[in-house]
Amino acid sequence: MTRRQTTLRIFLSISLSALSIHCSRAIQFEDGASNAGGTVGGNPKLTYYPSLTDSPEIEWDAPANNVQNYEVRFGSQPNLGDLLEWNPVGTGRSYQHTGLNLLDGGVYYYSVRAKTTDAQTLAVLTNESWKAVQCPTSYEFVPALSGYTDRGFCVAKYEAKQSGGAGVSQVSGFPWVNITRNAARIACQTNGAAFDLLTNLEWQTLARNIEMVAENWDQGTVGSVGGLNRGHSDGVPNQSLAASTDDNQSCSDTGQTCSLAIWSDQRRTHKLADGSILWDIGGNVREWLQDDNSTVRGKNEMISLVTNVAPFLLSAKNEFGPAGNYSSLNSGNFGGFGEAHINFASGGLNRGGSWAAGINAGVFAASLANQIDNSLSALGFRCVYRP
Ligand SMILES: [Ca+2]
Ligand SMILES: [Ca+2]
Repeated sequence: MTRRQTTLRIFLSISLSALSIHCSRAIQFEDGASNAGGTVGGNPKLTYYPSLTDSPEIEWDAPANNVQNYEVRFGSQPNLGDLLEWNPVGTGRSYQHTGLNLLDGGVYYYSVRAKTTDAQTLAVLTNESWKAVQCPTSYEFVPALSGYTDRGFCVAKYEAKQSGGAGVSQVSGFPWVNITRNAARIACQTNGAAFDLLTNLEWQTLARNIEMVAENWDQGTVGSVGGLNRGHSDGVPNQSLAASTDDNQSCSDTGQTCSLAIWSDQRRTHKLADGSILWDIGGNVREWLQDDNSTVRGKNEMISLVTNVAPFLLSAKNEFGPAGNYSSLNSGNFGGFGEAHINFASGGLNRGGSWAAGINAGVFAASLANQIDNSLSALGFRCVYRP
């Protein structure tokens, strides 16, 4: 659980800029007012947290003075302490409780109050909540990204493999290809309620998460010149690959040598900010997304050179590009992002590039060149589970 603690935080800040980025709320204690009501700023929004034993790490602002300690309460209803009654947590301004026994999909509430040295109890924040989520086996949690997704979701760790009529996330077997967009969607839905084909907004959410993780870059720093690893994309061997049960065999079957710690542009694994691992987001097979497209989005060019950003979700940069400006990565690996093959309006959208796409493959690679009823040997898909 440790890796979750460091990354999945609810930022409770009075900063307006933080408010717009994280959609967070402010907890403000009213200085000097005994048992005064708390102040909640912003629009309360349900946060998803991927644990049935741990609360999210919550943070709060300090009252103006004289804090003796803070207390935190957890409950299954607002203003209830049935999970944890008022519990002193010291003078720090963040807290995460472990050892809870939460229901998958359960919504839980927390409150914070301060006790001052003059024995007053200051204002309480109430009705802040989160939803406890457990991702299916071989799915990984991706937190929401403002502007793209307002809830976290679970993405398949592997490209879909065929199991009867279902597209399953598993290590063994070759990716399910030669499948139309609509058939791919049905194959995901066959896994059960809440399973579906990924959308582009979800792809952008996970791709920009990958972008911000230093270990995915060649020099171990975001933006370093060799770029992100692209996955199996050099055409050798000239076919798609099964995955490995060992995430550390990150170049499995590619002919290259790498691991989670040793970078290669052909490395097939990418790390999310919370430390979880996804396979073949870049390369191996291209992946259908759920989206229809009837509009040319721009010229075909390397993703690192795409810079137009308006309007927000009708710009190639925001629809298909990374958050950062990497236009200086204009040669060689072009940042490892892949190509925006977007001077098309054929009807479908697929991403990531395939095993022989070379530098055109990558986490952000996008193609609008295929009709949704195309069935192609290098075009597969990946499923999502929406809690
Ligand atoms: Ca290779
Ligand atoms: Ca892929």
